Amino acid sequence: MTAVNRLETDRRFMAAAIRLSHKHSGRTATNPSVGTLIVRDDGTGPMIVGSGVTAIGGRPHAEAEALAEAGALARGATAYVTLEPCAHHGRTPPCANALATAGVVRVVGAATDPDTRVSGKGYAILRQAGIEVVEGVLAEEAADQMAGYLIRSLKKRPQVILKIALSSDGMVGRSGEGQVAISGPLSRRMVHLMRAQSDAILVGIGTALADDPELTVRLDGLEGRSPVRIVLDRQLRLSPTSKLVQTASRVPVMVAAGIDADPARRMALEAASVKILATDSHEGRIALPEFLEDLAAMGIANLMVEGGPETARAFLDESLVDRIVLFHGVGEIGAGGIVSPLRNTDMPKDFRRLRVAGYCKDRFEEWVRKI
Ligand code: AOF
Ligand code: ZN
Repeated sequence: MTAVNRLETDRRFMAAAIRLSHKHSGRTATNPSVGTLIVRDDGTGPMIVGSGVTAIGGRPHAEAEALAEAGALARGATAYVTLEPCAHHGRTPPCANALATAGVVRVVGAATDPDTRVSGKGYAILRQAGIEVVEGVLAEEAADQMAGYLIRSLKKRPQVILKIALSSDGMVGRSGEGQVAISGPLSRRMVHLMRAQSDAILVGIGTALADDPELTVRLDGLEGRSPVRIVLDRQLRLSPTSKLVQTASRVPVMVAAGIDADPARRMALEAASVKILATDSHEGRIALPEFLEDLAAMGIANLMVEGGPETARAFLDESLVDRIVLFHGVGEIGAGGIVSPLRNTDMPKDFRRLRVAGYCKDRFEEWVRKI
């Protein structure tokens, strides 16, 4: 096989490993959802003999799953791993050692692991065992899939995903009217799917009061996948009769409140199963960097910010947004419209457009910045 053909083959199998890794996105706790393929070539072309993805909850790791499936066929094979194999002893021996013991002769890796127990060490173990290692194949694509894990490891805060639904005239709603339909049913389902893959959904108190949203996942079969819902509410204005509070015993609600918030309001919300997070303020607002650090410490790696415009602005102004998803609806809002905090024509300049899609009549755009 020529070097060019080999690189093409490696990219093809790594792309497949990345697709596989999506299977458990959002379901592996603080672990990334990694994909592994074991591929062997007995002269008739490469063939997948084992595949694995990090198990729900984060263990076993992807390599262990794939090696178990491959069994003796792993001997002499190539392993494609979307993240550098681990080098630390957890509940099982390191994956790097497991690959060597199984007789894998070549490992192709994508993203490098920032975890200090692993970084560089996983690849070193493999090389010491005489295994050929190729690093960084489709590294950016793999990093994009596990962005929450990487950002939490590197920046000690969750990945912040900002979602905005805009009308054709660039509005996000109409003043005083609560929830206004902007995007179509397919877009809404996509939002619910994104919620299901997130660890938390956040809104500001303005949106909580104006829209009385539920912020749950309402897709057939995925009802149990609603993540924790968070409201930024310095003065505890959230009503005990709101849908959020009324459903708090079923799907958790956390409220970020100022340290000086009214104790009676606090007690009323706590009595309804709402968890109050006492949070520092800065210039009359919740101090977002510190708050995000607290969320990361709680294990939250992916945070979806769903509104409203002021909250979006606050995150954008502090450069705390990593990914922006825009749902452009076809209807017009016109007079009394609330202007979107952001349009695709005035994106922060460090963002690039990753993906465009059509969801029925709506146009979807996904923008990211470098981790
Ligand atoms: C792998 N394969 O599938 C995953 C890895 O808590 P533990 O012991 O599971 O370790 C967590 C670390 O394991 C995590 O920070 C990352 O470095 C690595 N994740 N490694 O070899 C996998 N999910
Ligand atoms: Zn491992």
